[in-house]
Amino acid sequence: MMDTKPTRNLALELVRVTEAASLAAGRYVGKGDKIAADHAAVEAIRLVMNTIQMNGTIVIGEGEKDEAPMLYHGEKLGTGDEPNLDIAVDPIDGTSVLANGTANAIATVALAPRGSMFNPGPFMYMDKIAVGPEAKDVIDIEAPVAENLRRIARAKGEQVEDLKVVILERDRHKGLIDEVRKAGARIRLIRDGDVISALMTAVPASGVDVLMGIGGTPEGVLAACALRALGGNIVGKLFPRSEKEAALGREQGYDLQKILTMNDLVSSDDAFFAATGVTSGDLLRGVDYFAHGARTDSLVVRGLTGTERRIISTHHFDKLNEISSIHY
Ligand code: VTB
Repeated sequence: MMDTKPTRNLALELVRVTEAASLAAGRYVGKGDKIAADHAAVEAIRLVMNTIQMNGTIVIGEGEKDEAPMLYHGEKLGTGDEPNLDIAVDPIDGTSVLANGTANAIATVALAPRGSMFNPGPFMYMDKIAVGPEAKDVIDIEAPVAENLRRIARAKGEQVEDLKVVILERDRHKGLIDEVRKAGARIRLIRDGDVISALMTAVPASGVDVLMGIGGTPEGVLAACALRALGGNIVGKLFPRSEKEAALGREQGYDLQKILTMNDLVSSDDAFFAATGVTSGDLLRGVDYFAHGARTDSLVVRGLTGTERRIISTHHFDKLNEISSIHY
């Protein structure tokens, strides 16, 4: 037994960041303007993240500096003091669902020691499989879909028919959907939001067993930070959009054949993850406004200890608006 003192849990500070993003973006729910919603979340994240005592560098953000004025790859956030950290941020995962006011839009951020997060480079997409703790040792991104489902079912003591697979509803997934149906598993098609769906595979009451298909690489890194802490697993492979992107990636030293394990996506247990609901979904409630305030619902996880916390906060705008530069 080690006799070290408990250390700071940055997830408890991160949750203020995702709460602020949700409160700001929540005003845009159903308004059809995903850019304005994202922008509001970005500004709130930057403002609150800069109050955290850390020397953070964005590895997963809104893009390169020239295309993203804020939260760009390489941007420094925090007070500049130690610890030195990598930051992954998806101000809103599910901007389209937010704009339509449908389920499962979240604000999410993760932190991990400097150098431990996978840099997606030019690769916007990766093929992925995510599962919860019981099936963590059996998934193989190179095995046929039916084989993966059989192994997952066996690991969970279930039949393939009992499994529910989450897949992004995209034309590129027609073949995958056919294969899952043929294997006999059930499917939930989602419009957006594979971070929360990956996370749900590790939450027994969510009813979701597996996430499969081609989604965002940045989302894959965020999901890996959460799943590593929750004891689940995610594996994948980069999926270039074109031969040009593949060539560019190869030039930059990426191996397109390489299987990306969870450890490749985030190589440290000492990661922190926070997510706050913007629109209500299966796991998190969306922002609920009332006279002079709002309530938010968040999940925060610390990799080192595996502690998950559910944080329901009541925010008082009459007080906040006196001290904050964000008008809630
Ligand atoms: C997914 C989904 C995200 O991007 O990663 C997806 O989880 C990537 O695929 O919420 P598409 O380009 O086909 O959308 C999002 O939809 C965010 O844009």
